[in-house]
Amino acid sequence: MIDGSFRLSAEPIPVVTFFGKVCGCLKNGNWRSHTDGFSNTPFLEREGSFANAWLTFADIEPSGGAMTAVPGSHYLIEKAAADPQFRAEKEKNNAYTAKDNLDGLDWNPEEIALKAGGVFFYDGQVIHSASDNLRQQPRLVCLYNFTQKGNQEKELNARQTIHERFNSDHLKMMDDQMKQLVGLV
Ligand SMILES: O=C(O)CCC(=O)C(=O)O
Ligand SMILES: [Fe+2]
Repeated sequence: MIDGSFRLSAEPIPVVTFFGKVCGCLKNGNWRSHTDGFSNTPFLEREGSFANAWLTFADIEPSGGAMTAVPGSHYLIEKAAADPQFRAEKEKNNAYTAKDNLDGLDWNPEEIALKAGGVFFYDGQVIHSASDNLRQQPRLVCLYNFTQKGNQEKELNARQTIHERFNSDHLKMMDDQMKQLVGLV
């Protein structure tokens, strides 16, 4: 996913989804999804320079609130986003459903049920969303963003903004390995 060395780009985000409604469920056909925004760089050019990873802390069973995604949809989103009207519409209402879908997209959302310790990588441009958690067991995941390390100049510049991307108390207590992972040394 990332060519060569990499670093953690921001504070990891823990997510807990308790029993109940989240974004609809596949079985009822009312699952509502979104994308995390549009990139101005084509996907194939970005590939190899970043990775979004979800780490699972407890088993996620089917209908247990799992992340659900439409495989391959990021390519279609990229094409569609070249149309200013589409962009404007989605910037107002960033939603995709079985009914309100993209022409030419094979609507085949897949629930990503994983065992504890499982990792799921995805591109934010893919159509995705969590789903209703119909089980008592909370869904526990943590999101990590990694980025490819650049040349010395890029890395020095990144260090200037590290306090905007990481909690200052965390930065103070990091061991050497962690400092290296976030690009502090
Ligand atoms: O909770 C999830 O698995 C999805 C969250 C998400 O897609 C987001 O925060 O953009
Ligand atoms: Fe998202």
